[in-house]
Amino acid sequence: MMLMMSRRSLLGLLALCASVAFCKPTSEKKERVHHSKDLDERDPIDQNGFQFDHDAFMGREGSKTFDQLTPEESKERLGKIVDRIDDDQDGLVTADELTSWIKRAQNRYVDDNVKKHWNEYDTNRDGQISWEEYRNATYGFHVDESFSDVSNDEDKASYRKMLKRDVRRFEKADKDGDKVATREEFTAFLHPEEFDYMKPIVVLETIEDIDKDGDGMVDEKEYVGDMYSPVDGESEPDWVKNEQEQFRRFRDLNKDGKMDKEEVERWILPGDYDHAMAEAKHLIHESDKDEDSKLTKQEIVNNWNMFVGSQVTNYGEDLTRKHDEF
Ligand SMILES: *[C@@H]1O[C@H](CO)[C@@H](O)[C@H](O)[C@H]1NC(C)=O
Ligand SMILES: [Ca+2]
Ligand SMILES: [Ca+2]
Ligand SMILES: [Ca+2]
Repeated sequence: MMLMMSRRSLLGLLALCASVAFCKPTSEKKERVHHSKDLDERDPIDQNGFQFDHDAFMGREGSKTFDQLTPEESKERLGKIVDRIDDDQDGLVTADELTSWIKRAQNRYVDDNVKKHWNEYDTNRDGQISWEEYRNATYGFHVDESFSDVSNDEDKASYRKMLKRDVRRFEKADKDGDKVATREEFTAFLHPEEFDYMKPIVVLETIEDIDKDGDGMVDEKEYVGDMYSPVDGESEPDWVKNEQEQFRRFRDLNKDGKMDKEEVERWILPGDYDHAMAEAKHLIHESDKDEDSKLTKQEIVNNWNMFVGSQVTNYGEDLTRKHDEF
C-alpha cells in the first residue's frame, strides 16, 4: 500500500480529469483510498482559461514557501516540531505521540482550510454560509445555472456536473436542511471524508468518477483505468497486474465482477484502519536506527526528507508555521 502518498495531487488530477479534458496520460499510479482523517485537496482547474477558479476556493492554493528552505533550515525547523511531538518531554518520540500529532496536524489542516476560505463565501458576514452565498461566490459570474453563456460544450457540461455535485453535497452536509451551512456543516461540505454522515456522498462521487459505462458500479476495467492510462511506447507497469489481482481478490468481495457501493466504501473508507497510526509506525520503522521503537530527535532529523514528505509536517508546509500557530 502506498501509505505515504499524498492524496492531494491525486485528487487534483481527479478534479482535472473529471471536469475538463485535461488529463495527461501518465503511467503513475493514482490512489483512491481516503485514509480516514486524511486531507482533501482540490487543485485549481484554471489552466484552461476558466474565468473563475472553482477549485482554488475549495482547496489551498499552495503556500510553497517551505520549498525555499535550505536542508539545514528544514532540519532545524523539524527539530523544533519534534520538541512539540514529544508530549512527555522525555526526549523520545513514541508511536502514540507521533500518532496523536499526525491526527492533530490533520485536524489543523482542515480547520485552517475552512478558516482561510470562510470570508470568500460568507459575504453577508453572519457566520453562516447559505447555499446562495456559496453558489454566487462560486458560479455567480455566469448568467444562469444552465451556463448558457459558456460556449464550449465540454466546459458547459463540466460546469453543470460540478454544480450538480455541489448541490447534492451541500444538501447532505446541511444536516438540518435549512439551506444554510454552519461552520461545522460547511466543514463537512469541504472535507466530507472527515465526517461519518458524509460517507455515502464520498462513495457516490468516487463511483461517478470511475464508472465510465454509467451502470453505477465499478468493474475491473474501470478500476484499473482509473489508476492507469497507457502511454504510447511505454510498457505496462507491473503494478497493473497486481491491481487486477487485487480487484478480483479483495475489492469485488461478492465476486460478481463489479464493485457496488458497499464494496467501494470498504475500499476507499476502510473503517477499521487507523491511518495515522499506520503512518506513525511506518515512519518509526524507517527511522529507528537503534531499534528501540522510539525516535530521538537525531533519528528523525537524519531522516528529515521522509518527515517533510509526511503528514507530520503537513507535507512540509508546517515547517514555515509560526510557533504560536500550532
Ligand atoms: C446572489 O446573486 C443574485 C444575483 O446577482 C442576487 O440577487 C442575490 O442577492 C445574491 N445572493 C446572495 C446571498 O448574495
Ligand atoms: Ca516522548
Ligand atoms: Ca444548516
Ligand atoms: Ca461486487
